Amino acid sequence: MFIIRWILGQIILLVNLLTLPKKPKLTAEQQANLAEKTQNLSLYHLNACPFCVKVRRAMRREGIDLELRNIKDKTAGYRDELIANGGKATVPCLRIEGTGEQVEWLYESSDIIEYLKEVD
Ligand SMILES: N[C@@H](CCC(=O)N[C@@H](CS)C(=O)NCC(=O)O)C(=O)O
Repeated sequence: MFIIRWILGQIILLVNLLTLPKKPKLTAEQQANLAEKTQNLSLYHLNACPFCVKVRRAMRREGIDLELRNIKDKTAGYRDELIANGGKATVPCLRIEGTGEQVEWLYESSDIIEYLKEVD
C-alpha cells in the first residue's frame, strides 16, 4: 500500500512539474505589495499530496510565495503544531496570523485557493 501511494505521489509530482502553470508578470512594486499582504500566511503541506499540489499550483498562478511548512519535517515539528493548534493533521492547511494573538487555521484546498485569490 505504501509503495502504491509513493508511486502515485511521484506521478503527481512529475505531472505537476511537466505542466507547471505560468507565474504572472508582476512589477517589483506589485511583488512587494503581495509579499507584504501574505507575510502572515504559511502553508502546512506535504510534497506529493494532490490537494497540496493543487494549492501550490494556484499560488504559482497568483504569484504568491508563502512559507511552506512540510509536516514530514520532524525537526521542525510542524505536524504536531498543526494537530495541536488546527485540530487535525490534514493538509493542506493555511495558517493565517491575524492581528494580536489571533490565528486561524484554514483547511480544505478549495477554500485556501479562494482565500488566496482574495488576498490581492
Ligand atoms: N478535502 C481536503 C482533502 C485533504 C486530504 O485528504 N489530505 C490528505 C493528504 S493528501 C491528508 O492530510 N490526510 C491525512 C489526514 O487527513 O489526517 C482538501 O481538499 O484539502
